[in-house]
Amino acid sequence: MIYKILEAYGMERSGLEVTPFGSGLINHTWKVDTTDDSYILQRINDNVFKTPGDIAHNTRLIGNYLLDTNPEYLFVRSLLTNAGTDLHFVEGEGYFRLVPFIKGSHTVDVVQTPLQAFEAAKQFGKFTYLLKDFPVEKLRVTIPDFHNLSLRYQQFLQALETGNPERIATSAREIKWLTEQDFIVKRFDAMKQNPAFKMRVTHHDTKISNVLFDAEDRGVCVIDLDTVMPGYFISDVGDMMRTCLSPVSEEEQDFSKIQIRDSYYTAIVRGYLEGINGELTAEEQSSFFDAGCYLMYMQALRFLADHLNNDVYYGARYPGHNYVRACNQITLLRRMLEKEEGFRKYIEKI
Ligand code: GN1
Ligand code: MG
Repeated sequence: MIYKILEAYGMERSGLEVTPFGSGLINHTWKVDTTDDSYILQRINDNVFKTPGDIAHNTRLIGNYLLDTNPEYLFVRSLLTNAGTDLHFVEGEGYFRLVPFIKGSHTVDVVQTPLQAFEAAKQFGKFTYLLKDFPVEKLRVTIPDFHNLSLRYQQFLQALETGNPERIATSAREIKWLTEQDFIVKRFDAMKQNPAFKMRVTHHDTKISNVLFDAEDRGVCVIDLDTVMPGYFISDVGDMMRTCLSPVSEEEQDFSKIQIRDSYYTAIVRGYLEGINGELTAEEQSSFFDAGCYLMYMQALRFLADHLNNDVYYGARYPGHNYVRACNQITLLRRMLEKEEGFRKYIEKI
């Protein structure tokens, strides 16, 4: 099947090496090696992205805009099929896209140093900065309400009504704690009402593995642009905090290893501020800490709701997988809330 797809791009089967690649939960990814070059092939999950053509539309618009305004910026475009399309559709299999693998670049799965976090944050900030004058309303929304915390909370409440009763019963403690933290939703709603929070072109999936680094570990550009949409900066900063502050990931089952590291917090704040180059309003700047809380809380709600809904969205590699992920994210958020005073002070200071 894969070789058939690659044929659509004019690639011959002989000499190709195809291996599964990366750790994304939603799309399937392969690395394709030829004798001269390497590529990344992805199948877009059209259960999640209902209109894959919108992703292509967005990346085309942004790619063209950046080519005009910042031609030196490395923007990883989809390659065209022999038929001239930037997506390849296979009946029964769905939508595929092929992008070049950037030579000399590498990705990082788990952040190793504050400098990497700084560099990644700077790249996400820079991406939004470079697109500050791009007409954000021209972008299509690839997943409606993707980072709408109020809606995620409603979906969580819905899962308490219609989810698996056994799982609801055994998750009682976590459900109680999460419902007690609904002040975070109220804070988020207030932010949405506040015109100081600008709609910007944001990435919405800012884990460290979505940044390309060069050999010196300097950030090169951001990748995985499926969820690039109009949004708030808190999405990008918040998901960086969610995935970089702790030395262990959302998959860790030993929750005693979950910590919030101050040096990574300051690295993310400084890196993002450098990348976005003065574009944030004062009120946006004062909500870095909230950004982390929003995204940690949202992911805890999403994992637990999915567990209650029998893992229909994320799937599960072992029984209770999404329950464990939810508990992991709850621990992360608890640790984060303990840091509130110090982290807010740090922002005031700079
Ligand atoms: C999904 O597929 P991946 O790993 O890039 C999810 C993110 C979650 C993340 C949690 C479209 O991202 O929102 O934060 O899993 N993407 C979608 O690991 O739902
Ligand atoms: Mg992704």
